[in-house]
Amino acid sequence: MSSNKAARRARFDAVFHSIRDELIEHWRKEGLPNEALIWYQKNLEYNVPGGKLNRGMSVVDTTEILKGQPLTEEEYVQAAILGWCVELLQAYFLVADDIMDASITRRSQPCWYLADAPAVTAPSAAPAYTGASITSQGFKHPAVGMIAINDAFMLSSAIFYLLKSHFRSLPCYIDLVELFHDITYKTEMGQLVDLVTAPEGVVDLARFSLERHRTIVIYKTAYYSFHLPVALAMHLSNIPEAYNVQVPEGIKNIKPYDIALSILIPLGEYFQVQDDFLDFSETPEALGKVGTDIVDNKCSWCVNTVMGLCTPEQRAILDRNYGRKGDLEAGTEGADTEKKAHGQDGEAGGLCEKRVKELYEAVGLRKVYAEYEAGMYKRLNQLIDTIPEEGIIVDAKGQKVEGHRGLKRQVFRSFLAKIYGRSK
Ligand code: GPP
Ligand code: MG
Ligand code: MG
Ligand code: MG
Repeated sequence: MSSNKAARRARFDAVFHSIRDELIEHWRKEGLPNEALIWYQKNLEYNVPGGKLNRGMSVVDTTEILKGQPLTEEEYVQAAILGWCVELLQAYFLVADDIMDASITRRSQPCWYLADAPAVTAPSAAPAYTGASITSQGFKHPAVGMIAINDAFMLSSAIFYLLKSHFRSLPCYIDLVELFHDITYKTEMGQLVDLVTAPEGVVDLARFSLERHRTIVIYKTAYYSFHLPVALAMHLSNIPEAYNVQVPEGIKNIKPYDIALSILIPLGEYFQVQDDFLDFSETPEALGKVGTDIVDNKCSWCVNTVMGLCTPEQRAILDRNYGRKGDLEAGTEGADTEKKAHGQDGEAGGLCEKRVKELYEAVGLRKVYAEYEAGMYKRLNQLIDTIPEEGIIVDAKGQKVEGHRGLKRQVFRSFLAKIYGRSK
């Protein structure tokens, strides 16, 4: 990490520490028991700050780009708090998603529901834990277990607490609140489509298509990862819903939020295709998580693309091996379900996954992905180039309007630069 990047991150991290303390302090003042405060603090520390922070820091970067000069300390802190609200939303989604996907690791540590339960009392006084006991994953006991569901809710509720405590007096307050509500709802719908497209125990690749994949990724990823940070920064910067710009052809009325959306959705789609490809291509060490898409029967870009490229024989291999769990779980699903889920000659667990990965290699998926990535980079740059250039906001008579901020191409260029060619 360059020293500049490290300094930006350290400044952003400092704001996390202050909001964590604010959240805990609120409950301490309400007289809540220490065990709950310790637990909530661990939940925040374990799940919120450990990622790449691209989404959160984008709120700051975008606010700065829109202003065109360094932010004041107050402006910085406001943008950074909104950034951490995006990270809280992401933490809420990931804690829940890992339970639903039966994932094991996240950000190079056990998923929260599998993590050691926080020590909420002194060891000598600790009562016997009666909650979850995770025996099959090799982690220490006791684990957080299904308290993680409530922990996820609390990560989400913290967003609205912080919005109220820091933004209630601003004109954009209701826009910020509505954005978080609308985008959460969209993401939950995306998660639902993701899950019902690949119901547990029913492997049916005929349900999949690149069209279905597109719907899933736009809703489950693009809105919250790309549209949300930029729209938050735009509202915080008081960008109006519509304004006029001077273009060579004359005066054009533009709707900046619609334009932003029209670029950020394909950008988010590209980002999730990368996530799907890396799930297959990268090692757990490089990625910080174990890819589960193949065993989880996910409607991933990889399987959809390979389905379009493979021969009937290869398709049969895919049908037999895709979506097979690591353990046969005999006796838990019943013989019929098990037979249906695991096929006649499908090989259980790691071998099935290995077969699928070999097939991906055989059809040249890596090359197809490289072509997709290059094509997408070109298409996104072309889209960005269509934004009327910044800074020339005019009234209906073409007179320059001072003190108004408009959209800038650099917002999108900076996003694209952050993700293009990523390997984690
Ligand atoms: C992650 O997709 C999905 C989300 C972050 C949305 C979750 C939404 C909820 C309402 C819980 P993924 O499963 O492909 O991600 P990963 O590979 O990181 O597990
Ligand atoms: Mg998922
Ligand atoms: Mg997942
Ligand atoms: Mg994934």
